[in-house]
Amino acid sequence: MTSRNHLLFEQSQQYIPGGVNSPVRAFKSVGGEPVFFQRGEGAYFWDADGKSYIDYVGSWGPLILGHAHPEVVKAVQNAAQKGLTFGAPTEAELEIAQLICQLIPSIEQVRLVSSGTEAGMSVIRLARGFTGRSKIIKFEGCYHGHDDSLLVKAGSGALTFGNPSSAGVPAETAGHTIVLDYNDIAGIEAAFNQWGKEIAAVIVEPVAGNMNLIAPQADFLTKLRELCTQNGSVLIFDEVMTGFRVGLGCAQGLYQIKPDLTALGKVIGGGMPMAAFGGRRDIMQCLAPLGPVYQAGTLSGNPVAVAAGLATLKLIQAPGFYEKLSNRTQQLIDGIATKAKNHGIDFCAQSIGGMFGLYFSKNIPTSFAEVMQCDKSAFNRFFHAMLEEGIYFAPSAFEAGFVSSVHGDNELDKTLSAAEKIFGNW
Ligand code: KE4
Repeated sequence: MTSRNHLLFEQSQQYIPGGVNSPVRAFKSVGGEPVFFQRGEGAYFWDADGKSYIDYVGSWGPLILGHAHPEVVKAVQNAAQKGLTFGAPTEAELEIAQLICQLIPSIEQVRLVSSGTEAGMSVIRLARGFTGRSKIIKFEGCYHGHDDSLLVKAGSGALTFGNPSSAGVPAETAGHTIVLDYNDIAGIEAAFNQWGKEIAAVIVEPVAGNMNLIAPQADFLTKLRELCTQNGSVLIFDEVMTGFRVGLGCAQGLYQIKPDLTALGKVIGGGMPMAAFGGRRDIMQCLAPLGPVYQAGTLSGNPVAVAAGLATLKLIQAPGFYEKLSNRTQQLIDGIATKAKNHGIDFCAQSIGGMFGLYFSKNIPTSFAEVMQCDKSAFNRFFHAMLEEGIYFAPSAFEAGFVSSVHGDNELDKTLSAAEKIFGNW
């Protein structure tokens, strides 16, 4: 019998490009057809054919409390019954703004938007407006949403300006973006030596999660902070993924680095479309309606999304929340790595808070180039074998994975049993 997943994919491709509303969902990197999901609860979700999976993607990070957490769903229901949107300020927006500023000391003022891309594009425009400069620095393998200025890959030479990484991005736009290597301190120093006072901003994922998980090496973030301060450039931490994922203080709290601006998303929306950006008051005051940098959104601060975010941000403040989440995540990756090692498979893994990276490689990669050396086909084989066992990892060797507070011993045991079976038949 033809699976409903297959039928839905066939039909969806008629009406939606690639059958998906975001490319990474299409399974292009791992092969095969995407799974269509119909329901989620806790650490599990069920596909269109009723098969259950343990979810280690969590919608790419937002679901730190798992699917359909009762208190989050209740908050959404209560808010929705009072109206879905007003296009005018609400008390809930004040409440979540106060909470974000309280939890992240570098954020003196914050503005809510509807996606991480909006947050990323807004902080770039704001940094350019504040400094009056055009050049920005980003890092190969880091993703900050699909704004034209950020869909840029490294230029031909190490210190040339970027080239578009997507059709439709004018070369003139990409040309303002310098793309460097993550963790390459010499490269950053050279770029600032050449363009220091022309650089509006450096935008970085303080823990990279879009080229699999790459941790910042010693002094990488410190050097960025130092050079931005010296040159009057704005240091932007893109914490859309790491925000409230790696700790209650986010990555900036974990590494004790104070950025000038921060982009947030995913967890702060609790699974609903909400993101934010914020930081130094003197920079944020450049935003309309106060200042000359325009930024707007019909559904910015949407009360239903804010309700989900507030419920989530309250629950993650529970004592021991991150210690438990980090321990569970570490147990997961240590268990999988041990199973692989026992069968002589080149595999390693690392975790930071509630996010992790799995690598079919002898060593943990520390750069984009090293990630590209990992065995992608081995990952794809692992991905599909786990999928068969009812365990859903990110459908790409170049994505981080996520654990929620409701992944318990049962889920760990099931996952490690599946790993033993898969590696035993490798
Ligand atoms: P969104 O526009 O997708 O809400 O956020 C963009 C974004 C910005 N910054 C970081 C660090 C991000 O990780 C993201 C989005 N992450 C991807 C997954 N790697 C979202 C999944 C997708 O594109 O469908």
